[in-house]
Amino acid sequence: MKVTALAAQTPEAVRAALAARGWEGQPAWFAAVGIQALVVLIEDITEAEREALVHWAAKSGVDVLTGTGWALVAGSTSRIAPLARYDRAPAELARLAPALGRLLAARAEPARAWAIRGAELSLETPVIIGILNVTPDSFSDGGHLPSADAAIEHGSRLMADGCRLLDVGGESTRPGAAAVPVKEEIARVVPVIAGLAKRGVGPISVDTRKAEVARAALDAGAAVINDVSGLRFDTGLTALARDAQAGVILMHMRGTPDTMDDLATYGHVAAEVAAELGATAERAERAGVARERIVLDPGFGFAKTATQNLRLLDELATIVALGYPVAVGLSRKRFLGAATGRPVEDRDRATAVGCALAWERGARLFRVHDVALTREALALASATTNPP
Ligand code: PMM
Repeated sequence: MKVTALAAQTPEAVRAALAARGWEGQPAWFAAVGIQALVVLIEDITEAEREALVHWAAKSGVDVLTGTGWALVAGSTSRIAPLARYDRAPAELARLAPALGRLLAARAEPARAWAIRGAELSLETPVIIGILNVTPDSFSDGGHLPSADAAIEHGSRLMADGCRLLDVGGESTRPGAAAVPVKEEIARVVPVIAGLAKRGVGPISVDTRKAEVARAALDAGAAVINDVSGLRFDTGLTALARDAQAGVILMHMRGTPDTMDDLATYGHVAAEVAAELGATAERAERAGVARERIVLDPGFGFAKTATQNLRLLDELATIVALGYPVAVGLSRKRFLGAATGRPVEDRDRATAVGCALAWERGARLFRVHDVALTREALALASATTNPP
């Protein structure tokens, strides 16, 4: 007898084992995906629902851990899947079917592309977003681009290094940064965006929380609005994004850069960030922003401690499970320094490794300063998880 424990984090291991034993490609893949582990936390349930769930789980060979108002269900995807079907699930659990159905559909069919203004970005391979901060005081690279020409030059170099979107920002969001008046922010970003667009360098995203700045940026040629406040800071931004058919990156943060450090209080950071980001995406969709234009970002370093950022990176799949493409902004952040002992100017290697870990957990977009280095890390990570 020979006993081998196969890799459990990827369906590829089971698919390969079955294929090596003569299974056809498609049945082997379905079987492999079906026995992948699924862990679902169900909250705000009634006592009757909880009892029905415990009873159903015992019959179905599914593990359940439970307390008042909540249950955690764990088992293979194919065993849990009947709960998403009205005809197979117990009548008492009908309320669960739609949410679970959405979750399973997103897992089976992750988004393959992101619709931005006038174009589409494929998510089959990593999308690197190059950072172009035209701020005198950004925490990691403030003031190193003294003129619009220097910024345009730098942006062209980042595109040549392999990024697929340039994120131009004119307001630092580091804790305690001074607020920038709208006029000043526009004066910083618009000449750079217009200059890049004129040279055909792009697509371009604008990193702003303000509708007026976003409007000027879109007029100058931007195709994406990257809002670190997740459409909370300026209510005018949602309608603008919708009407312009812009791509949006909605980031998680609590409070404002001034108050966020005091709001880093979580019982379970990944689940709470997922719930808050999910609500943000739902609000955007209800206001008319098309689902295929939305990317979510858990907001590393925004209202999170170093330990919470590390937990969030490890549990990133919880954010990915919301069903939207996920972007991460790890570049040079303080928690990378906490883990490596490196100062801000020496965190690009840690950034690249962090991006590879994030890819493996399902992120598809990566906002970084050092595009060339990150590209190399992601080339390896994506070649490993996307077998030819
Ligand atoms: N981080 C910063 C600024 N903008 N946008 C998104 N979507 N995600 C981030 O993590 C993010 C961001 C702060 O970093 P910087 O000062 O180096 O730009």
